[in-house]
Amino acid sequence: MNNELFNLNISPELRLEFLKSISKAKELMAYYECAIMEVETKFKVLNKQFSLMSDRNPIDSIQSRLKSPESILNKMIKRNLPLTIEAIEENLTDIAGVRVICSFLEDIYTLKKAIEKQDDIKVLMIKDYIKNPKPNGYRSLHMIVEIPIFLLNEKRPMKVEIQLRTIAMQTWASLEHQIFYKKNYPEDIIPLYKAQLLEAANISYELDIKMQDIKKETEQKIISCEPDLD
Ligand code: 0O2
Repeated sequence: MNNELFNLNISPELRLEFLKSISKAKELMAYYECAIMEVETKFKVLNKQFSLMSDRNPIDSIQSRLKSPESILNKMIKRNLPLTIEAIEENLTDIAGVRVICSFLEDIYTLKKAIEKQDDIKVLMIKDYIKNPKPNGYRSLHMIVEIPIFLLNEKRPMKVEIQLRTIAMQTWASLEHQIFYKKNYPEDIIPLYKAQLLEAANISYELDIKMQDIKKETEQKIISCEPDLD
């Protein structure tokens, strides 16, 4: 142990206050983790029910993440908010994030409706970047929801950001994230790559529409879907 660090001259009050806030922050992050589990379970249940009803899964995969402390700090500073646990909980809606990757476009809206109907979930905000894509071509449906977690002696509402998108939207966003999102490039090359990414986003949306159309058309032609029991 580094003695110089260990013997730093801080008052017992300050030391206690510091340890308390670390423990509060850990507790809050654990609650967000619980909220993620609750939301994930809701989608898994819906996926299971859909697969029983229609013999296919509307959800391809689910990815969840807790925002990193560095990212939380940057956002608080950017928004000029006080660096307190209370202010973080009050103002940030995307500390807990659940991304649901859907098979088809229509699955996104079916799942959105199903979540809206659940009486323990409060939908705080919806941003439909599919109907209104971002200028760079980003598409996804975002929902900010409040969901209760049940602790030993209390019920605690927690905010979670849900992102619903197709496999094609996920591919584009994931690659765009690696190439461009929040990165600095020389001003003169930016328009060229922006235009190329927008073109790629539109091609990928055309693929979503095409696959959706093929699905609809083929569904009408199916004679029987009986499983082969031999
Ligand atoms: P990360 O790394 O995914 O956590 P906000 O910045 O959230 O306060 P904003 O811009 O209104 O305010 O939020 P919005 O538009 O709902 O977007 C939030 C999240 O959507 C981002 O989270 C990304 O995950 C995703 N997103 C939004 N725009 C883009 C985009 O142009 N490209 C890609 N690849 N993803 C996007 P974070 O926290 O910014 O990033």
